[in-house]
Amino acid sequence: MDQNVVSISQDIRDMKIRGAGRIARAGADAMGKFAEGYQGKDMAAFRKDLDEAVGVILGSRPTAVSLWNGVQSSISGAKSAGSVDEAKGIITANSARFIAESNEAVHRIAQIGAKRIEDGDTIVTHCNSSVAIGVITEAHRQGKDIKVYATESRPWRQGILTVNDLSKAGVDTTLIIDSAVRLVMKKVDKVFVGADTITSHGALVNKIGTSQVALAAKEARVQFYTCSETYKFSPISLEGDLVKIEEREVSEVVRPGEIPADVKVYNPVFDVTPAQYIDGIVTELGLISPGSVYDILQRKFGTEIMKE
Ligand code: RUB
Repeated sequence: MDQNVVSISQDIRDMKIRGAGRIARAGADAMGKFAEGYQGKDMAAFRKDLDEAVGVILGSRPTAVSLWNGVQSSISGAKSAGSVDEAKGIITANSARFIAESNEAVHRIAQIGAKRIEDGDTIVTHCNSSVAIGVITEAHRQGKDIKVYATESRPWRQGILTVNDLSKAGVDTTLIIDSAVRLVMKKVDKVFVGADTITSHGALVNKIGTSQVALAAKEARVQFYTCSETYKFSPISLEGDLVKIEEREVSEVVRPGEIPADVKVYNPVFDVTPAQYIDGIVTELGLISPGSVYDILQRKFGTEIMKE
């Protein structure tokens, strides 16, 4: 097995590479490196080895469809190539294109989303979304006077990354524990979070606790936005497939011996926010409603990607 594929997959599993956009780009990069390093000339063997490499990468984290889209976009058309060299060329070009377009999408979303932030706004963000942070820091860069409450995001505490990012950009930032969200919501104007996956019926799958933030926002009549590149829209959800919610190790929640052995620990790391809690999805194609996800999936992916 290609060593780049193995080590990128391990880094995703160990959360050294995390966040839906970053893991998508890492998946695409792994496919590019697999193609660059492939030595054989037999197309049948290449297809088999490619399938194995894809399986290893996709097995590293199950929830974010971005990883699947990053990998599938990178290998699109390669299996029907006339030769291994042609297939390798297709994959390296696809992979580079996906990574460039993904970075460009983050930039576009920052420009679009920043317009929804007004001078004097107080914002809540949850976990660590590079795309949501891009929107917030762009609004700050434009000179808007904003304040941000960032949740700690147990158990991995990705909120620590967020407050570091925001503070570095000069944003007035306050860290709160996850359960303080409802209390602070009274002082908040808007919520901006990222997305791991958005389904064809507009539900948002994101870091555990996102749906509680959305619930508190709805109750307080606070606008709730998710910032999502359209490759986080799930083509397989069109066929009714459920998004697999990743469960991680007990050791992330409790230390050994801290609780009685007969107590079970349940550690789901993502949850689902239904469309009716979402005021808008900021995408690189524009600000859309959750009800428009189906149309974009049809327009962007058609049925092609599902046949790969
Ligand atoms: C991260 C998380 C982020 C999305 C979007 O979860 O839920 O909100 O992945 O991130 P984890 P981005 O830390 O478990 O990967 O906007 O950077 O793509």
